[in-house]
Amino acid sequence: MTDHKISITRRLRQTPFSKKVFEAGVTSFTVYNHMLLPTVFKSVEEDYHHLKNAVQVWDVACERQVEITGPDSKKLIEMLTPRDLRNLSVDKCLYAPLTNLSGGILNDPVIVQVGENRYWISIADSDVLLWVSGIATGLALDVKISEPDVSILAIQGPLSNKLMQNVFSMNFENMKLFSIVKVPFKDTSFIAARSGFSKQGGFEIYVENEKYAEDMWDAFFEAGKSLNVAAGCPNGIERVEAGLLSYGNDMTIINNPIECGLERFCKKGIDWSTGKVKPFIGDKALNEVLDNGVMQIIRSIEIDGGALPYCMEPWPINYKNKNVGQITSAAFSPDFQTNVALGMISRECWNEGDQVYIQTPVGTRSAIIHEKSFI
Ligand code: THG
Repeated sequence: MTDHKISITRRLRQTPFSKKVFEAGVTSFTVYNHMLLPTVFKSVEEDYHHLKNAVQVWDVACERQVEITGPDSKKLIEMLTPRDLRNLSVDKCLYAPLTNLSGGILNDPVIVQVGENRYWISIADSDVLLWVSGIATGLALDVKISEPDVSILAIQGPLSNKLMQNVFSMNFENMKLFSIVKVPFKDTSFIAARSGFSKQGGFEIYVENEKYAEDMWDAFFEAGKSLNVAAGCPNGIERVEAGLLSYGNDMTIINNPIECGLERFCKKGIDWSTGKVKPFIGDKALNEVLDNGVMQIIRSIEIDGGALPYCMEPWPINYKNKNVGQITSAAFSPDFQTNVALGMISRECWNEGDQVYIQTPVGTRSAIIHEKSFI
């Protein structure tokens, strides 16, 4: 069932780095924003150990940018997210969920301010360009919305500082999480942020203009030989250990940010009616959720026993013979020697140490709820 091939056509877009990714020996892909996203090079386990010990170069061009420019761009951006954007500036980016009128999550992008009236929404896997264009059209806002020729190359792993320094001859040691610098490359420069979809430390370079993509890839491999650099990708084990959520897997449009544990990225305790903080789409619904509290939340979960298969469909979670939630991602962790997982779990058993049962495809397993991520 998982061994079939997938046909690559124009609709399933390659990235400006794809040629390099094939040459580097990629063995599996997934589809993300209608584009190829590598998922395995050597094996998920080998990739995992390498990510935690060295440094990897990731083709995450599928994290497409939705560019908003024009006089009303700030106004539009502020309507899209519960996140307080008063701190957003040209030297910072922010993780900011997007919500609909009922407070459901439409996407959980990183928002980058590129200039005075220019923003990039670095999206997870859903068609944000359509949503944003619809709002702008309906409100006749003075903005331009497009998908620019920008492709992210991520540098992730404990040796990422060194590798970045080798390539750009700059010191990155003191750069804060989600801060931005310009890095020079050939006859141009790019935005580089300290960010990325791993907890091993790293950077993301927003490579503008695909003509630079392959040279940029090569520059990292040239400069990284002594650092044991390798091609990699978001790792299915490490990201579950880290509690990094995958939109479409761990949360969907039916979930609000509070129950996804993203409350810290939502403005709260603020009276919207004072006008001090701009209203956003879904504010009334989310205020209600905050007032009433949530009935379920996403937790890290440790599942007993040997390695489980991939979680291709949610696995039911039971407590006292009643269904109380579902597992949405799971992987066997070599470092923790147990199955690590993420799942939505109802309040009656969402506390640290609560014991539940998971109906996996290979039988029922005992599991323990954790309030913090594994790493
Ligand atoms: N980088 C960029 N764009 C992206 C992703 C990325 N777009 C798609 C997808 N990934 C968006 N989702 C996330 C999810 C989590 C984080 C970033 C993007 C993340 N979270 C940290 C955490 O939860 O610990 C830190 C959040 C914070 O403290 O602000 O990094 O990876 N460009």
